[in-house]
Amino acid sequence: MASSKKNLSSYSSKNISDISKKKFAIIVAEWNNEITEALYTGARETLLKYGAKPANIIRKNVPGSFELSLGAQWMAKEKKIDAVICLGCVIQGDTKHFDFICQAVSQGITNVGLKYNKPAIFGVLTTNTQQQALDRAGGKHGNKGDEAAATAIKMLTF
Ligand code: DLZ
Repeated sequence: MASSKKNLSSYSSKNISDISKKKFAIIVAEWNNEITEALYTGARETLLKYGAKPANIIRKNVPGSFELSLGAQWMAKEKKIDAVICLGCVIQGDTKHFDFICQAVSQGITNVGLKYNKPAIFGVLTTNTQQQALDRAGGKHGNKGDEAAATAIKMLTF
C-alpha cells in the first residue's frame, strides 16, 4: 500500500513560489466530519505555512463528498480563485454507495480543473475503515489535507 511506504505529508518545500497573493477555496464535505475537519486543519495550516494570507483562504462546506464537484465548480468559476482544494472522506459500507461516490467525485473534480484551467485538488480519502481514514487525517500516515494543500501550491508553481 502506497501510504505505508511514504508518509503522505513528507513533501519537498523546495521551489515553492510566492503564494501570498493567491486565493484558495477549500471545500469541505460534512460526512465523516471528524475526519474532514482534521483534513481542513491540515490544509489550512499548510497554506499559511507557505505564505498564504488568512483572508485569501475561503472555506465552503457541502453535505457529502458527492457534492464536492459542484461546490468546486461554483468556486472555480470565480475569477479571483486561483485553486480549489476538495476535502472529503468516503468509507466503504455495506452498499455500493462507496463506488458511485468515489467514481463521481474523482471524475467531477477532474472535470472542474480542466474546465476552469486551474488546480482542482482531490483531497478525498477513500478507505475501507474509519481507522484507515484516521491514520491519514493526522495519524500515522500523515495528513492528506496537508498534502492536498501542498499539491495546490505545487501546481500554482508549475
Ligand atoms: C450517502 C453517503 C454515504 C453512504 N457515505 C458517505 C461517505 O462515506 N462519505 C461522504 O462524504 N458522503 C457519504 N454519503 C453522502 C453522499 O456524499 C451525498 O451527500 C448524498 O448521496 C447526497 O447526494
